[in-house]
Amino acid sequence: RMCARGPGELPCLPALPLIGSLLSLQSPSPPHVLFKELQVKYGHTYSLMMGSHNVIVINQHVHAKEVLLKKGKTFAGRPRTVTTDVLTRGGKDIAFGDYSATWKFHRKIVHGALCMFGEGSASIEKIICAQAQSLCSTMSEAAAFGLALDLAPELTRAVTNVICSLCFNSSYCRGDPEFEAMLRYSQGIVDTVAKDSLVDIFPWLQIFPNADLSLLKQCVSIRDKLLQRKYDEHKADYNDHVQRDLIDALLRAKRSAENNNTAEISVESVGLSDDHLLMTVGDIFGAGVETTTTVLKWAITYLIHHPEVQSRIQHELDRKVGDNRTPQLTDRGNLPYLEATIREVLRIRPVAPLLIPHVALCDTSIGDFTVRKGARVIINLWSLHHDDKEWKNPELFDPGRFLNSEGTGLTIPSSSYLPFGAGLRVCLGEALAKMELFLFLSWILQRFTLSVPPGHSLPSLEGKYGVVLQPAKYKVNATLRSGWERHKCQAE
Ligand code: HEM
Ligand code: PLO
Repeated sequence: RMCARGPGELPCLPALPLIGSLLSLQSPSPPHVLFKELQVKYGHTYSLMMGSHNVIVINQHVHAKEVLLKKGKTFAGRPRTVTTDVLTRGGKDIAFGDYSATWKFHRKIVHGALCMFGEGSASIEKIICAQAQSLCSTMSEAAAFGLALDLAPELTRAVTNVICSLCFNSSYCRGDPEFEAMLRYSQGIVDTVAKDSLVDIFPWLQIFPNADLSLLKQCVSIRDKLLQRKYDEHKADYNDHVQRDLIDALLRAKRSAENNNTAEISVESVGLSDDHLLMTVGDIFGAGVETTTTVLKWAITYLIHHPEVQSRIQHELDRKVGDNRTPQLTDRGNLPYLEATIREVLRIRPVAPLLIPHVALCDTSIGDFTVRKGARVIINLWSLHHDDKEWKNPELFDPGRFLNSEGTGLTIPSSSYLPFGAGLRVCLGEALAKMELFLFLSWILQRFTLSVPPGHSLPSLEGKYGVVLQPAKYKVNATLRSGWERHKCQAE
């Protein structure tokens, strides 16, 4: 049953039954699937109440693009929630921080710092390839002993070290206790933050003992100590003339704002407090690790399910790269089937199936519907990427849909595809993530064939819903491809 509504009013779910179904832990579907299913009854754009908040859910690309692009600035706000406030000291970061001069400024600094790594001896490409090398040698060792390997921690360490180089100019060895601690706290945060948990719907639940919230607080405090230590070390040997990493870039911006005290851009007004700097680094570090690792895990999961896709990529690698050298970024244009596979993984299992909620900064509209200032807008990327009016057999994993009819070039067959979002809040790490995905996967598939160990069943394709949609844990057999035995020493 729908609420009675006037012209221009969104179809609205009766509040209580929905809260009931969201709250009940027996609800069989995660939120992105439930929101997709509710379209059948309420249409592709509808509204509902979460506690006292008006929430609009969008399941179709025309309205999604209106929100993100055409009215991007109007919808550039972020809601404040109990859990994200714990993580970001009240929204002093980029991803969960509201639209403001501070937010804009921090995006600009990070963007500049990421571009700075484009060239030179410490280029992103060199950093990623060094990690790919080390990942492949760990895999070779396991292969030599015929051991099945849980690739997740190895992939995480490789990806973490890339972002560590960019943020802190440092990296971790295998088994480093600080790295192990980081794995634990980060999983704790992913499991508890920003997932429409009970406290975010009913903030008064904070006053009751709440297991999720206390786990989150504990994990955040461990993370903050780690960030603070890196920050203090950088402050101690900061030099205006060398910019080693993101922290140096932020410290430099802070210095120049401090020296410019008379100008209207004071440290406070522009948000270059220690808290703001720390939270920005925390965002880039957290986003840099959890997103890319998750996509690599999904890619490997699907490659194991589809050996025919794996061997087609390997065939492409053999023809275009060969076995005398390792893959590099300039090969990207020559490996369309690998690129298509990456695109398909990002479609079928979007990292952030509901993006991060947006907020209307003033009274506005979506299509013919009126929208009040303060309304929260959830873009259901899951619906966009599984819309059967836009995609043939959306549940089928088929990289070929991103190739032209000759199979030689890339296309995007539907405009219902936004893995990195769009507009003012578009992902800041898109370019970095694409470089990492391409290099890690090409290095792995050049030498190894991935499969489930004998006697094991295929890994589950069902994700675990959280702030990112993660695949389950499983073990992989990585076997050295024939012809690669002689390169073994090279890999080690
Ligand atoms: C935001 C996807 C990797 C940094 C986002 C959003 C999506 C996304 C969907 C939300 C857009 C919105 O709310 O409208 C992805 C995917 C990745 C990836 C699929 C990997 C394949 C990264 C990396 C970094 C990063 C490596 C860091 C270097 C950020 C930041 C935001 C963001 C800072 C917040 C932007 C803002 O609110 O202004 N990303 N991301 N992401 N991403 Fe990524
Ligand atoms: C991941 C766990 C970290 O410990 C903290 C963190 C910071 C930034 C978050 C990230 C987590 C999850 C993925 C997010 C990212 C900001 C942008 C990115 C939400 C919670 C996406 C995909 O939107």
